[in-house]
Amino acid sequence: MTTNPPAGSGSTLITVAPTGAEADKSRHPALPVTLDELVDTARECEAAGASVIHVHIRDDEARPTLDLARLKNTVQALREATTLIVQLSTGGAVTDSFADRLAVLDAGPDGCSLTCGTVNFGDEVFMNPWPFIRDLYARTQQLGVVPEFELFDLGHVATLHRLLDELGAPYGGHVHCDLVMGVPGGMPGDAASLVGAVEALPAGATWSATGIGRTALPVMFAALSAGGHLRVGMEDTTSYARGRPVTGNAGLVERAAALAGLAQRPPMRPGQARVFLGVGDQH
Ligand code: KMH
Ligand code: ZN
Repeated sequence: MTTNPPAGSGSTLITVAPTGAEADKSRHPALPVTLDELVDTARECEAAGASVIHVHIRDDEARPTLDLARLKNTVQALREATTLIVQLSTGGAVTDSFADRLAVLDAGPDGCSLTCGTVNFGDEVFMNPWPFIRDLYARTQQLGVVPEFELFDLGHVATLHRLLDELGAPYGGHVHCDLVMGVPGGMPGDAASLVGAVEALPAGATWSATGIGRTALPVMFAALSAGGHLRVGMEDTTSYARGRPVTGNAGLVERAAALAGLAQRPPMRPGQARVFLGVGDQH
């Protein structure tokens, strides 16, 4: 008897998360915080091998914001400048309200992040109670936005099963997850935790992984060896190695693309990624 390899296993989906809500522009000058900086970064990262961009935006003072008009402009500008799949964060910053996080979908992105549970987040708490998760998921189904399930802990995998059991398949029909590992308060960024989480995923689901801070490299190697996909970017790590600050998101994408190539699974291009993730053609 033969078994089919997992979908997309011949190539590697690379997502770039260039900004996030936590890193400080004054400490990290390469962090893209204006629309022009974000668009330039997106172009460079697409050329380097990314096919999805996970977007957080900042206001004029470089503080995180979920301002809807800004989000709409951002989606439009990224679509005009690149063929990347535009995935807006619905996680925002730990201080954002549930109402503002739900309203992100009104900016009309291709996809969105959808975190499957509450997690301690350093000294803060990233709140994702079940009613919010359920309402957000139902809205993605109504509005035709492809969710990516963000899993910071093993309990989040259990909630993903509950979500699919109670509300059915996501828009686009395919379940793709992102293991966010090494957050202080979430699952550790190591190979054993990665394998445990992957084994618990729903049948047929595909997954990416990202390691926060110094777990970036161990998680990347573990993900490639276990057949997964990659997320990289300054949202998750601001140094390449001890004493070597990141000088641009494209450098992180280049490193991921090179490792994916060594693993004989070269970067997936955006057109392939749209088919893989069940995201319609927006161009
Ligand atoms: N900034 C974190 C509190 C997401 O984008 O969906 C949440 C986060 C997850 O970054
Ligand atoms: Zn994010």
